[in-house]
Amino acid sequence: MVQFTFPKNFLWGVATASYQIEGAYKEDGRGESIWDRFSHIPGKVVNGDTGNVACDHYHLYPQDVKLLKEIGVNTYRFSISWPRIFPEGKGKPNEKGMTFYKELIHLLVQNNIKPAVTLYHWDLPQKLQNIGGWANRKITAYFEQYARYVFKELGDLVPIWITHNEPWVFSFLGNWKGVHAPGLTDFSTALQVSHHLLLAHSKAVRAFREMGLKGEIGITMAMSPMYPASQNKEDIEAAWRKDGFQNRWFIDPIFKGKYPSDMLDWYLDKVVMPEVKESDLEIISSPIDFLGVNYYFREIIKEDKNEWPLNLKVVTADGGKTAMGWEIYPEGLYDLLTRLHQEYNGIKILITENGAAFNDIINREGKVEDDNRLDYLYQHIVQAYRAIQSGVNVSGYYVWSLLDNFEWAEGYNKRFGITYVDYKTQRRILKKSGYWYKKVIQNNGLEA
Ligand code: IFM
Repeated sequence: MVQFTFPKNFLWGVATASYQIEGAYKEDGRGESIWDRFSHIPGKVVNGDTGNVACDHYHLYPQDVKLLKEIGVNTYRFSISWPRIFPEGKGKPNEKGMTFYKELIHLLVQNNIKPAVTLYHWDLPQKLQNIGGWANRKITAYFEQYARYVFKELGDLVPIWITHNEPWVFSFLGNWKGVHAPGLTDFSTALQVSHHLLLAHSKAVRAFREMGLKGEIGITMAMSPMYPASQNKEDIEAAWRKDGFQNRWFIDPIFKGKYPSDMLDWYLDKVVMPEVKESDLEIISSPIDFLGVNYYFREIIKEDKNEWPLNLKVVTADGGKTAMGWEIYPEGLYDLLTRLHQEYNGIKILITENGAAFNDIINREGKVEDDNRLDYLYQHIVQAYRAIQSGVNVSGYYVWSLLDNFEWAEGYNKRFGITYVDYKTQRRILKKSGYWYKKVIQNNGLEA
């Protein structure tokens, strides 16, 4: 019996990203990306893994589209590798790179699967990093050129566009914590990067409107609701600060045309403030069609004066955890969605990622019985349903991920797929969660 029926035309999808699945890192004229450079440095990625081959999706995409068809999704989110299209980051495009995406998209369209294309999922051309990467304002113009070219070539075929994936993760894990490419460790650089990412986003949005394309365009944020560790004033303020640092810093400029004033005040005497030109915020607040939300876990926050520059720490929660050590907290998705709805004027939301890594094994019958992942997905989809019932405009849900893939600094060690990938043979095995998700899609909802 179907207990929770979703709205008609609800988008059910799965998501991936170029560097995580494509491989073929030197083929057909593709240029070097910052993740090629970073992952080839010993010690940066678990087991020394790289995306050189990954899931070999560059060659196996027809088989992967068949898999999408088998699962029954009506949409597929993937990203374009900027250095495959512009090996130098700018200048002359590489037609062979574009041909790959055209063929993939044609196949999706033939199979009635709506492509949802992310322009930037972290694989910046290394040539652009050599001139300062996202800390250099010029990159915003190069991103616009890249976006315009992609819109020109693919605009008619793609109904859903996402400018950036998770700008907070890219800015701060890559430029402050140094655990992601480009591996820098400077907070002020990360802040400047975040501003340029937002500016580049809006330049692409403006180009999209100017070119009169029919589809919709938005941006995807990684968002965790922040809860104070206690009802002490200090912890409540610290939780709000973490929210400002991670969530509001990125969505307020887009929806409210300003950076959160509490964060501007907080940073003022601690870091070098980003250079923001006069009209930047007006440009950044150009209207978008939807907000992409990636939800994995909540965070519990406590004040900690020893932690520079935010004076806070994340407290380990007691609940169950995934293989990433992330707490399983489905209610956080409901809290997040209802809050975004209230605070940001009922914006249309796509859940562009949700999923979990577990230590999957293939059993004697050759199957992967991932009940833990199935349960994780079930519980989160129920919360999405609850949010819709409360009036939140959620129009789609994408499982992360179609395939096990290169999980950044964790390499191939962490498996997020609803399809198991045997990296030695590149054989794909749909997991129990994948078969279950197929039924969810068929029923447009969940069985009791
Ligand atoms: O694998 C990543 C993805 O690239 C971005 N969002 C989170 C996923 C799991 O860590």
